[in-house]
Amino acid sequence: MKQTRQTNISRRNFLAGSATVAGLAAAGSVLPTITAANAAAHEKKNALPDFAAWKNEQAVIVHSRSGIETIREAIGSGILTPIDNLYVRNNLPTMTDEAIGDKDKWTLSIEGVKNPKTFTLKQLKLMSPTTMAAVLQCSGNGRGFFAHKASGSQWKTGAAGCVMWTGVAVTDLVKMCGGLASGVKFLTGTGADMPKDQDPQKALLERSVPLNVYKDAILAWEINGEDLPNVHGAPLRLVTPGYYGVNNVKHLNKLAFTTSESQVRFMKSSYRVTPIGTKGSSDYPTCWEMDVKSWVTLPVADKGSVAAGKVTISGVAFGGLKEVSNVEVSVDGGKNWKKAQFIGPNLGKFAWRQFALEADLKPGSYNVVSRASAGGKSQPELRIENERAYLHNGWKDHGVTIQVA
Ligand SMILES: Nc1nc2c(c(=O)[nH]1)N[C@H]1C(S)=C(S)[C@@H](COP(=O)(O)O)O[C@H]1N2
Ligand SMILES: [Mo]
Repeated sequence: MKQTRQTNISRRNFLAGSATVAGLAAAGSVLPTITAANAAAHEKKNALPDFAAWKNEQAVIVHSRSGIETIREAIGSGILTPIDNLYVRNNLPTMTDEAIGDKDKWTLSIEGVKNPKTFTLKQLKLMSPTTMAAVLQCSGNGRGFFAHKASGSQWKTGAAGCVMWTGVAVTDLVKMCGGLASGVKFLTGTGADMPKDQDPQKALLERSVPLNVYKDAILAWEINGEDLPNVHGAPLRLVTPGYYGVNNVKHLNKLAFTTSESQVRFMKSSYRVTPIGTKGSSDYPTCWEMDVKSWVTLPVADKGSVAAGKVTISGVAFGGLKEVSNVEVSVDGGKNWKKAQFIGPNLGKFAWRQFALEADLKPGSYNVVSRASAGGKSQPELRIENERAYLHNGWKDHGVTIQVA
């Protein structure tokens, strides 16, 4: 039997009990740069919540039970983010094993098609599977850089990861259901995580995205080659590649092609990009397509000084719905830029690319920033101010200041 994330707690305890560099290196999946001392330098006042107890506590910052962030350098030195390090964002409590029940018997209903059907997970798993790498990023990633103290987790760079999803293509399901019903304009996913006796308008996690998203969307039961852990949406999750995290509905039990957007709070008033001081409503844009973005992951600012000479600056860049075409790096806060090299594999336009630049640095202080382009658009210098601090892709705030000695 494959090890589940529940039984992984023992592995976490092993790590905690041997928090030496040698011990961590022996564990294999832990980045050598993350030592206990390094992790202690981060604000880590909160313990991991029970449902995420198996996460690598040295790789994350626990903002709250509903927000766990990956520290900058733990996002993966390989292209994929290890799920032990992957961020967590819960609007609603993670479903328990008990609430999920027998995973094979989990049902997904499909509506807004010629022949609406209900599939069990067991039936979905008998269909031809598909695997896709995609960036998962919370709409509020970068909120911690805004000055107006927006409510929500104060994420810096780590409410994002690049992971490999495996499941079934939504287009295959639509075919099995006789095609789309006429007049549909949106793809609407519903989660099963609403606590009992609540008002669906307030507590149902339902999101609508433009119809065309269905062509790339998959329903996933595996992440990085393992069964989806409960906290990441077991046993089935909608993946809307190129679209912000919230549209990737966890614990999915209904997929509907609809003529209008869902009217629940999470669609209608939350996740709206509004001027500071203004409440969300359907008059404002929602968090849908991700914009081009990048940030430096190494070297990091709070790990002491870097030795003068050749210094490798590396990071990640992605283009939302467009393949990232170019990344430039500046070591003087954006006065002069140099083209970085892409390194590592290209896992398709929905994944991120890793980039690196070797800089020759004399002793001193350097503000290191990166700026990516995709589909003819480059990252702007500054954030666009908004009440809930969404969609930050400005390059300036995402930089690091390093000391070279
Ligand atoms: N059913 C359900 N789906 C959900 C959420 C949720 O609370 N319930 N949170 C959303 C948000 S805001 C984000 S950013 C991502 C986070 O996914 P992760 O916790 O697997 O990293 O899931 C999205 N899908
Ligand atoms: Mo999110």
